Amino acid sequence: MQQRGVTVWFTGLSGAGKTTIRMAVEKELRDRGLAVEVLDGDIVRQHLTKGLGFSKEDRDENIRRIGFVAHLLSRNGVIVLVSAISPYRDVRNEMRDRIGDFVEVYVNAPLSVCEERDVKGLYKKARAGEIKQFTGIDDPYEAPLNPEVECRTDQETLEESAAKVLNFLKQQGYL
Ligand code: GGZ
Repeated sequence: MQQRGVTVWFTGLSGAGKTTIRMAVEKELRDRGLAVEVLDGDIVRQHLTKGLGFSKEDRDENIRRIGFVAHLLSRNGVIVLVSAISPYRDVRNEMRDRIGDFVEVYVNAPLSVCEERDVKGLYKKARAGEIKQFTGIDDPYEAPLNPEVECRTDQETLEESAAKVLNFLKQQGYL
């Protein structure tokens, strides 16, 4: 029987841990020999959505293009792992409606924690005004109201977060 495809959509602030959890989940799925593909905002913005900025309009376009590809893949049996800040609730919900097999994972860490981590030094630049429209600083992040999975990366281990996602996929019959 063909594998059932699904789009797993990781949303959260920069530095919340989207990519880290995505990588752990990806490894587990690949180890099981499943068809997996990854669409990471950071990477996609160098190709598919190159040239887009961070206005609401551009972020929405970024998300819609990512969602379009995710839909093509997941309806053909691929488990698609999307990680993008995707700060706007309306467009995330639009993706949910369009894609159907859709699991929203809210990667949640308080802004203060993300800022403390500041892995890429972007928060510092945003606070200094060197980067404009930075999510959480001078641009909004609308937290999911009913995510299928929530990972509190400031309170749980990476293993716990990844297990939450994998367990949910199993519960829903995707694994
Ligand atoms: C937010 C920004 C910005 C601004 C550059 N706001 O954590 P990162 O560094 O590695 O990933 C972030 C990425 C944001 O791209 P997304 O495609 O995920 O955004 S969205 O879903 O909102 O379209 C961050 C970096 O690019 N970055 N400028 N102003 N993040």
